[in-house]
Order: sequence, then C-alpha cells, then structure tokens
Amino acid sequence: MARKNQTLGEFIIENQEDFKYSSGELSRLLNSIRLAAKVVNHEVNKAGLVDITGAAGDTNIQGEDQQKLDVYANEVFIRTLTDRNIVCGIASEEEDNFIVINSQDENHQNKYVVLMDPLDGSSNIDVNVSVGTIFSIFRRITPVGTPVELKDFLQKGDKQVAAGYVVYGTSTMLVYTTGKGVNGFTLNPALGSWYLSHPNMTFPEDGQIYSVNEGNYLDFPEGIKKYIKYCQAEEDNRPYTSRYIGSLVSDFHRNMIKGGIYMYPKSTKNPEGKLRLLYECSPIAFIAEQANGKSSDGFTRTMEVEPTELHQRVPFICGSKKMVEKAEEFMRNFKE
Ligand code: AHM
Ligand code: MG
Repeated sequence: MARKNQTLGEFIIENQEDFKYSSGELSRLLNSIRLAAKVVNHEVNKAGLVDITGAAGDTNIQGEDQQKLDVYANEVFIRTLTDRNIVCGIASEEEDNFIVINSQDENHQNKYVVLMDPLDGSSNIDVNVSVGTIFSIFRRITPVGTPVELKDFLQKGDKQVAAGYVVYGTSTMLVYTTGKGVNGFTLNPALGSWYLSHPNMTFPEDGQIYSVNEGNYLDFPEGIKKYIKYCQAEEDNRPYTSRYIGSLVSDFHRNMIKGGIYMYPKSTKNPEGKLRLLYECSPIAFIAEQANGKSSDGFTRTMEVEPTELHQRVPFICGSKKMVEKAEEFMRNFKE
C-alpha cells in the first residue's frame, strides 16, 4: 500500500510481489534507474554553471544536433545498467542501434530490455526549462541464454512491464508504473532520497488545457485543426488554456495533474509525427492509461500500434480521457 513520504527504495521492495514474474530483477532495474537519474539530475542542475551545454558536434540518427548533456545522460544510464549487469539489452534515442549486454559469466541470462530517451526536450536546457528522461521496460521474447535481437525491442506498448519518466523541473520527480497505477516520487537533493509525494496519480477525466505546437497549425490534419478551433471556441467551459513547453515530459506531467491534452500530430514537415513510438510515446501512453487517461494516434490506441523499427515516429494525442475522445471524434469526422 502506497504511503506518502515512503522512500522509493522502501516502495520498490514492498511492491516487488506485484510483479508477475517476481525475481527481484525488475526491482534491481528500477533501483539502477533511480540511481542514474540522480546522477543526471546533479549534472542538469549545474547546466548554467559550467560549460557543458550546447551542441556536442555530433548528429544523431534523426539528423538532430546532440547537446552535450544528451550524450552525458545517455552514457550515465547505459553505464549504470551495464555495470550492474541487470538488463540484456538497451535501446536509446541517442544510439543508432540497440546494444546487446552480456558479461562473460552471465551468458545472456537477464530477462529485461530497456528503451529510453535519456534526455528529452534537450533543446530547452540552454534556456533553463525542464527536461526529462523517459524509459520503457519489456521482458525479452527471445530465449534467455541467447543475445537479444531487434524483435525484443519491437514490442507493442501493451507488453510493457514498467515505464516511467524523470522530470528535472523546479523539483526533480520520478514517476513510474508497473501496471498497478502510477506513483510519483520527489527527490530531496540534500539527502539524495526520493520520497513518495504523489501516490496513485490520476488524470482528471476532463480538462481545460491543450498543448500543441500551434506554429505547425497550417500543416495539421483537418481533424486536429477543427479540434483546436473547438478548444478555442467560447462555449460551455471553453476556450481552454493553451500551454506548451515543448518538453514532452513536462507538458504531460502538468496535464496529468491539472487535466489536459497533449498533441503532436503529423504535419507536412513530419509526415509520421515527430515523437518516437518506442521510447517516448509508448511509455507515456502506459502511464497515461494507468492514470485513467487515454492515448492514441488519433485512431488507434498508442499501446496497440505495431512497431516496425527502433526509431519509428508516430502521431501522438494523450491526456484526459474526455479530451482525447473528443479529439479522436474530430479525427474520425474530418478524415482527409
Ligand atoms: P527531442 O527528443 O529531440 O528532445 O524532441 C522531443 C521533443 C518533445 O519533448 C517535445 O514535446 C517536442 O519535441 C517539441 O517539438 P517542437 O519543438 O517541434 O514543438
Ligand atoms: Mg526525445
């Protein structure tokens, strides 16, 4: 039973039995993530003080400039998970291919793969705006004792055993689910401990906030354009408030607490949408559904979208149930 102010460590141990195939491995994995998150948090917090921000000069597979902190966060998470020999494979937004993990004596015995965006929204770092880490955890489908394969990573969101995010904001929080609701832990930086501050997080069923990059409005599908106009109409409890940070984790986190909808639809510039299915949309969708919210590409539940490639993009609509249902209704009614 979740108790406010419980530490994350206590919470993980007390809830270990909830996991379907409990062997302590998933608990150890979550423990590693909380440790890596603390290290990244420490570095993100210093971003204004040291010459660590700015493009590292590299370009990732999506053709985007990498910030130095992206690279750093990527290394920290990979190193933490690899050193402790907890997972059999890792996929990251910052890595072109998935990484096979194996130590000599273990012989591919680990059961879980992790997919992550180590530092999402990193273009916001230079201007002191919140960024986040997103992670998704699956059980491998290839047999234990063999190296992981691509198909271990290309699993539908419905198959996730856990997912979460860290928001490095005015305070740093780790929010995660193992399929039994959503709990949020706030870091006490002085003590280095995470405390359960937001037990059983749930989306208000309806909301008043819409979050979308309206600069792309002219390129949006007709259904989204019409829905945005609906949000702005002076009727019932509308117009809604527009809030867009441009940092998925922060926009989602606010909307989950206050009630709202986040949209990254497809557009001419991004014909498949911009966000990545496996390590951005799927984990956020899992959390949303566990928190009584909803998530889809406008037609299909995000959790049911069949992955075909590691860095696949997908249109994303996520938030309070009634708002997402309304947006889907517009998508159905104004198909192009
Ligand atoms: P990133 O993974 O390169 O950081 O991009 C993902 C981010 C999301 O956090 C955010 O919601 C979105 O991109 C913002 O995109 P845009 O600037 O096009 O509105
Ligand atoms: Mg990202």
